Amino acid sequence: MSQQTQTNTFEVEKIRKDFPILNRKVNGYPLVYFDNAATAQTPKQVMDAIVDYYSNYNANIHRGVHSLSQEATDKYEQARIKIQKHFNAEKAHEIIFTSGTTHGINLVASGFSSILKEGDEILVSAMEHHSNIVPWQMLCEKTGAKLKVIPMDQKGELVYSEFEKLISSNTKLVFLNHVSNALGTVNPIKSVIEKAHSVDAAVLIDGAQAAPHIKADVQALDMDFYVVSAHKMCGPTGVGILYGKEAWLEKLPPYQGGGEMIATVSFEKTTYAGLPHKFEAGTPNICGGIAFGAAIDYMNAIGFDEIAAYEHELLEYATNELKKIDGVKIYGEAAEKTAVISFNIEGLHPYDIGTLMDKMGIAVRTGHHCAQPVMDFFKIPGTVRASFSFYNTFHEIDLFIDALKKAKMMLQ
Ligand code: C6P
Repeated sequence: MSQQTQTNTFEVEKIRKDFPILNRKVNGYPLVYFDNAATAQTPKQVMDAIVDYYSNYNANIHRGVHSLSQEATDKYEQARIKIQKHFNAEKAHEIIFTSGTTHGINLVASGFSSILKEGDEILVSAMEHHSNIVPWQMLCEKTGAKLKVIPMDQKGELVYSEFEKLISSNTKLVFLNHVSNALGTVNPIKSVIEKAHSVDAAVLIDGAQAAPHIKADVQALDMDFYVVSAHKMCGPTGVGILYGKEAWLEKLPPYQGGGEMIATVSFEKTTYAGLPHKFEAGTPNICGGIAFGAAIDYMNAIGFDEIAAYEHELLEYATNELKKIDGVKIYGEAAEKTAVISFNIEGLHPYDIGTLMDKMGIAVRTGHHCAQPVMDFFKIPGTVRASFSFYNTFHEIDLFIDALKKAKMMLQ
């Protein structure tokens, strides 16, 4: 197979040197890591930030007068400011550190249980991750609010005209992913937010799959809530952020009680700390927050426009090569997509394909991708999902296509 030559000047070989894991072998083959939508790999620069923290200033934050505690506090708060600037939040205290996207969504859902009442309506899209479905179902059970689903079409695009029909003065909340993890669809969040605001509904955008590829501007988009996980952006697991507009964060009650989130405590009455601490009970993932800041620095130094352009070339090349294989069906052919391809081969189970691909060093995800309603829509048990990052290459796509052809031959 002839290898495509990239048309832009993206320095992928230089970038790959930052990722030691990309040099390892799996089952005797060079690793081809195409499971970036599940979690991205970590560059040395982020690992260095982690080692620096534990080697030089590991301490609890916001608590001690000693130097280590102050250094750790400064670095943690600097990370918050980096993240604020990255997403263009107006205020640093609108950035709440969480353990990840799931935590951020649950925090908001839990807060709305004291605001919603019976008869209120919540809209979600048909292409959500379970994290952006289950917390709202739990919220509906508690409050008597009703969950309604915005449908998608066969291409995996949101049916906007149906959204316009569903939204009404009863709609209090709209939840939508910026990018679908199962299909790669980039959703029209700007129009959705504008429409939702016209009926005074709040909008939570799940940015888990968008943040590694698209630099979202929360003020320009007029977001109410945006949630992301660091581990999908070259940062560590167990940390993420919730962006919330100050007015909304002031309105929502605390999520968890404990240290750090209080102003005063007595057995008679406790008063809560201001933002962001009101939502950050207990000792946080201090090192994780700092490393998340380092990951944001790393990705910005490469440039999000450059990353998007390069990944788009990878997506187009892989899509075209995949379509040349007999029996391949791609799920998710939206006009605007990130570098995610979900597919099946006629007559073969995705799990069997994934298992054989692993034997040849290729990491892809198989299954329902925590998006069972998407699989139900297409009437399939699951898909094989290849998801690319800016450190992947055209050569790796060639290896992936060759391995897929071999797997197909072995299974048929
Ligand atoms: N999707 C995937 O392989 P956490 O686990 O909290 O970091 O992220 C949850 C989550 C929420 N929303 C979307 C759109 C997501 O893609 C994910 C995580 C991974 O697709 C793991 S299931």
